[in-house]
Amino acid sequence: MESGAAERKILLIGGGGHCHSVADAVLSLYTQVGIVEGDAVQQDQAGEMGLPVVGRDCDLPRLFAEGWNEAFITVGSVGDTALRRRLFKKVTSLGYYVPAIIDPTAVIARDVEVRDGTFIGKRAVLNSGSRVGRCAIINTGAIIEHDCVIGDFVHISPGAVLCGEVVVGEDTHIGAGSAVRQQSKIGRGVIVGMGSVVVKNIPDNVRAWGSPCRVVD
Ligand code: JB2
Repeated sequence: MESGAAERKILLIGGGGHCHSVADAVLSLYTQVGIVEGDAVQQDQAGEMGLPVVGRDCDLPRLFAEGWNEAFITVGSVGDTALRRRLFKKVTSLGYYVPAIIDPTAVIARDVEVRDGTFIGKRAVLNSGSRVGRCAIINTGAIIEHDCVIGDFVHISPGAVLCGEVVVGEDTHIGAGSAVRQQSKIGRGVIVGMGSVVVKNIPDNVRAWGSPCRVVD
C-alpha cells in the first residue's frame, strides 16, 4: 500500500483456502484486514497470511459498530453454494458493504459489469459485454470471452475458458481447465467436472463431465 493511501478496512468471512487465494488482492486494496471465522470454530488461530482472526460470525454486529463496515465472503464453493449464500445474506442484512474484489493483474474490458461480492482472481480475463452477478468467483487465469452472462454465486475455476456469449446459471461450478463452446447455455446448480469440454447446452441441477461433456447424474 502506498504511503498516504486512505485507511480502508475489510473483514474476510472464512479463513481457509479460498481466503488465502483472495488475500493478496485484498492486501493490495486495503490497509487493515481481519478474518472472521464460523461460530463453531473453537480456538483462536493465526489467520491466512498472518492476518488476525478478529472474531466469529456472532461478533459481526459488534465489529460493524466498531467501524468494520466492509466485508467479503472468503469461504469458497465447489458445487455447494449454501454457506456462501447464507454468509452473504447475513453480512448484507447487518449493513456491511460487500465490494467486488478485482485482483490488479486481471484484465477487464471497460464495459464489463461485475456485481457486489464477486472475486476476480489473478490474470483472469473478462472481455467486452460480459456480465458477472453477485458473490461469484472468477478464479485465477479463467477466461470469460465477450458477452458472457455469469449468474450469482457461480464459481469459474482456475484456467477455465468460456468462449463468447456463454450463459451460466446461478450456483453453477465450472471445473478447472474446462472449455465451453461459444453460445452454450449451462443451467443453474450444475457441476461441470474439471477438464471438461462443453459443446452442448446443460440443463439445471445436474453433474456433467468429460470430453465431450455429458450429464452423469
Ligand atoms: O459458518 C462459517 C464457516 N464455516 C466454515 N462462517 C465463517 N465465518 N467461516 C466459516 N468457515 C471457515 O471457512 C472455516 O473455519 C475455514 O477457515 C474456511 C473453509 O476453509 P477450506 O479451506 O476448508 O475451504 P475454502 O472454501 O476456503 O476453500 C476451498 O474451496 C476453494 C474454492 C479449497 O478447496 C480451496 O482450495 C478452493 N480454491
